[in-house]
Amino acid sequence: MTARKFITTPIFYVNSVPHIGHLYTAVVADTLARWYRFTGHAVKFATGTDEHGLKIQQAAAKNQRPVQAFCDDISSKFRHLFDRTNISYTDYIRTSEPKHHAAVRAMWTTLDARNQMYPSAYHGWYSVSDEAFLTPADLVDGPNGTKLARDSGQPVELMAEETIKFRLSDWQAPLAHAYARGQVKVVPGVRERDVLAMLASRDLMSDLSVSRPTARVQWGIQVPEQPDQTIYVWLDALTNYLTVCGFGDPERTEEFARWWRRDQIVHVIGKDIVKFHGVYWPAFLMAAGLDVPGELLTHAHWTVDRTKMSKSRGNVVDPNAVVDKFGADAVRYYLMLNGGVVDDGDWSADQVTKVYKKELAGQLGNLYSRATSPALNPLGVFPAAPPTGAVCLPSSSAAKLHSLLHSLPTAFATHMDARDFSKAIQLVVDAVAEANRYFAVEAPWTHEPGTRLDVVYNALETARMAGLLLQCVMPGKAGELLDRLGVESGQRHWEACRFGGGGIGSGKVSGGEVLFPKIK
Ligand code: ME8
Repeated sequence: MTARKFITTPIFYVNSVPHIGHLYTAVVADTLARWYRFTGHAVKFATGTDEHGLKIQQAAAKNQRPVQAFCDDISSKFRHLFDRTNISYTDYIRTSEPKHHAAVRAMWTTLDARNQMYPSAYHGWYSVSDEAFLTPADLVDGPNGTKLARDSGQPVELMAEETIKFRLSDWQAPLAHAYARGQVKVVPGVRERDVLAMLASRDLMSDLSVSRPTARVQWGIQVPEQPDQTIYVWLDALTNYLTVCGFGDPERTEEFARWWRRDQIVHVIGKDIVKFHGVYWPAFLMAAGLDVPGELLTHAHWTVDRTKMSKSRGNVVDPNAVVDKFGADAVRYYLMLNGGVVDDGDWSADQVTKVYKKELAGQLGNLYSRATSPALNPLGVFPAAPPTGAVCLPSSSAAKLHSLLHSLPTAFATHMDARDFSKAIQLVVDAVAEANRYFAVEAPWTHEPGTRLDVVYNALETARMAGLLLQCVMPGKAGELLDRLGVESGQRHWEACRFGGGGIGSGKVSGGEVLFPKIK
């Protein structure tokens, strides 16, 4: 039976256009999705947009646009960005779609039938920007006697309204148990400790309002048989993960059972929404009698000059502009190498330029050009592996490179499993740098053309393995590299990623064009 993985990104709010942080999340999730495909898994990969709630309703009004048209516009901008950066999603979900409405209503009805909700007034704080109900402990003092949400710094308002509450407090102990048994894992461990602290907070674990009066929030999904209440946007949004698997659709029950399984689910999210995914979401799921997600991969944020990106500071990095300049692959590579799961990454266009010149053009591009140079490889073939000791005894630099390449795939996989993407990529960079050093030491150009095919072979083999492993990070350039090395599409999988697996003697390689041209 084929192993499966279900990978998701958060669904992004359509109140404004995407920035580099949104692209980062999508690239992390896409790298994982491609990695799992590479290693033989069937993958479902969902992304999309979160379109309901007061935040969106107000943003559309501010822009003087009908809400649906406003959502259509911004949602298509996210989709366009993800398409041009090769995000290989299988599902693009929008919460304004009828199938999602049906899934949310089914979720509500399930929770209701299981006696998980009751009518109750809410008196307290709300942050429209975070779409979150907040306790006094979540607030800090703002200017002129106002209050702000501690985590996001966003304004809050005091509310008193009739709502329907979810029995969150009942799930405190079962949730703590699920974490203790490792049924839900938050990566990295520091953020799991944050979740455990949240679970221990009586305030945070008190019953949660899961509806808002329709009189206040019209743009949303109404509570079944109670149209004066609108379903809380986070319950609505989180349910998107079920919608894409077929929840609530009587014709897709088998599909749902196939995909919605604890050990298959990886939710990739930013550190800002850990409470919603680590506390509320598994509580809703347990209450509905459904599997909890096995892994929450929570990453840190991108800053600019070590400051938070914000419209008011005018320092928001436009992902389309950087993709125009550097190309999608270089941007993906930079994000994955320098972005952090644990620590924030600091965006710098100068750094992207440096990484492009030094690592991509200077190392990988250089190795490719050398190995395919007509002067050294006049027939333009991927030569067969030289029988050890027959033509040329391997030098100590060849032995060092061979040992690196033998251990590379397993070491790479270990870092990918630990979600340490930067370390995984660094291993490939190191192997390529070693191959370039080896090439310089052996100086094949000082020999008759075509006589040091062993050096050509080792260089091509390094480039082939680098290309195979980097497919998940920069699918465009890695694919181009493999095309030029004559690696057939059926040979671009994990089993083929072994040192000595390349070169069947007749495979044609093509040199000539540089792989990473100068940035304009
Ligand atoms: O929270 N660096 O949507 P959102 C890295 N709709 N990633 C960042 C980032 C930064 N500076 N800023 C944002 C929502 N992100 C809800 C989610 S899911 C059921 C509903 C990324 O548009 C990061 O992944 O505010 C963060 O969690 C997400 O964008 C928030 O996107």
